[in-house]
Amino acid sequence: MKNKNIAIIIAVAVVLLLIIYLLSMPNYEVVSPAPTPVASKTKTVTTTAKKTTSPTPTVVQGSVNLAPSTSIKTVHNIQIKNYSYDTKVLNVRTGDVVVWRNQDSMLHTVSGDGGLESGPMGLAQSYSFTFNTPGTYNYHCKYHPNMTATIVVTP
Ligand SMILES: [Cu+2]
Repeated sequence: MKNKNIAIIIAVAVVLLLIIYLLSMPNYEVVSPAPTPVASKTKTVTTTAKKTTSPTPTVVQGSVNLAPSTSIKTVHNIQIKNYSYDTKVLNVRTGDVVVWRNQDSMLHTVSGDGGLESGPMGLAQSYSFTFNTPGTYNYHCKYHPNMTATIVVTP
């Protein structure tokens, strides 16, 4: 009987400690680390400001700013259609991203300079590449060598 009572008392004590611990958690957030929430609030405000500034926060076909503050990186889209890249010469800036999308039911590739290699792309498949080094990148389709185009990357 005594052991049982002691066990019950210990169990109640543990539960009480748990309750005290759980109750103390929100108090900690409100009272103790006052400077930290202020800092994170400032960050949240900055993020909101960025979102307000950029016209399209989600990735839509066209141009999207990936890092507005440091350098503007743009996403360029090239459609592959009727055995042809729809942009023969595309000028981009260093750090820009180019996305190719195959709209033919025929397999195509983007293969060429600077490690450009998409592998076989079926209908509606896409391939993206970030151009981090200035230069001229010629590329072609492995299956249709007369399909050629160029990306020119300026600093
Ligand atoms: Cu092809």
